[in-house]
Amino acid sequence: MKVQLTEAVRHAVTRGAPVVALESTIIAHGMPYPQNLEMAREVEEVVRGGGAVPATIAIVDGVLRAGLSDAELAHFAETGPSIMKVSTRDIPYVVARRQTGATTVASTMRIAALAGIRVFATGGIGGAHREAGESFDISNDLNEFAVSDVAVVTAGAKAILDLPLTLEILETNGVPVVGFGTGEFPAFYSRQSGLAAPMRLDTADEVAAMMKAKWSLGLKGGVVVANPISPADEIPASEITPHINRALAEAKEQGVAGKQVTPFLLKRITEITEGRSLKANIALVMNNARVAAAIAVAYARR
Ligand code: PSU
Ligand code: MN
Repeated sequence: MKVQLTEAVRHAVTRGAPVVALESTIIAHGMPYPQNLEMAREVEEVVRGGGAVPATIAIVDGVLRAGLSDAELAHFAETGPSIMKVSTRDIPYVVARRQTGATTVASTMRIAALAGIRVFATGGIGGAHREAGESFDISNDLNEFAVSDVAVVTAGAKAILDLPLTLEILETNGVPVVGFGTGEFPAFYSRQSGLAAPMRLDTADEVAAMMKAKWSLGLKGGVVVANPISPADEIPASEITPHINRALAEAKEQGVAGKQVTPFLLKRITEITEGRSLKANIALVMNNARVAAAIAVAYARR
């Protein structure tokens, strides 16, 4: 087996019971300690509450893992950004050197697919950064959706990105992007982006039916399930936009580049909003985990 599963995850995967993958970059790089540890524990509870087995994915001492112990979750949360952020390109490097790494959406999708897990809950997927036409900074997440057969529940994509370009690239890659209960593509902290979602489905069972249809036809790759943050938790676009723009300007000024960009922006927006964006981020992760568990349950039934 290429991926080491915990007993609970192995048992569920072998029986075709519902499993939901979770990523570890969001723990080590996406949120500060101790909120990251609380989030990591709570999201697993939400998945269990929805009737699925949680499988937090990471690389530990060179081993691809699906399912972490509580001590391991705490290790990723406490160590934070000094743990390597591992995207798909980094997997062989970290494995060969027997290192430990936190997996992004892209590498989590790849490892989930290798482990036979078809549903994954995250906060927000990566995308094309603004000015990507010049910088070519387009998240590997968008390529991975063309390759790995996993449905990813995400609160759309962050407004730190170029959302129209992100949707164009997903289209080019042949990736279905579904608004879950909405005709609009959500913008992470905000429910609205002003952009239409290319497709709309209203129930977990409809999403499961589409996953079955896609993969049984041999249509490779993932599905973006864009699930808007709840109205009670959202930060309206008019309010968050100036903060996002300030963080983007600072990143440019300081010459932040490559894989540092996304963690830098998340951290600065949390500081600028005095924790409000972090609260919204945690709330939308839980909201995504609930939907992902429902999709995993519906998929397992089919
Ligand atoms: N969105 C979040 N929190 C995160 C990330 C995205 O709300 O921590 C992480 C995910 O792991 C995603 C990665 O895959 O950022 C994208 O990084 P990049 O833009 O460098 O590809
Ligand atoms: Mn990038």
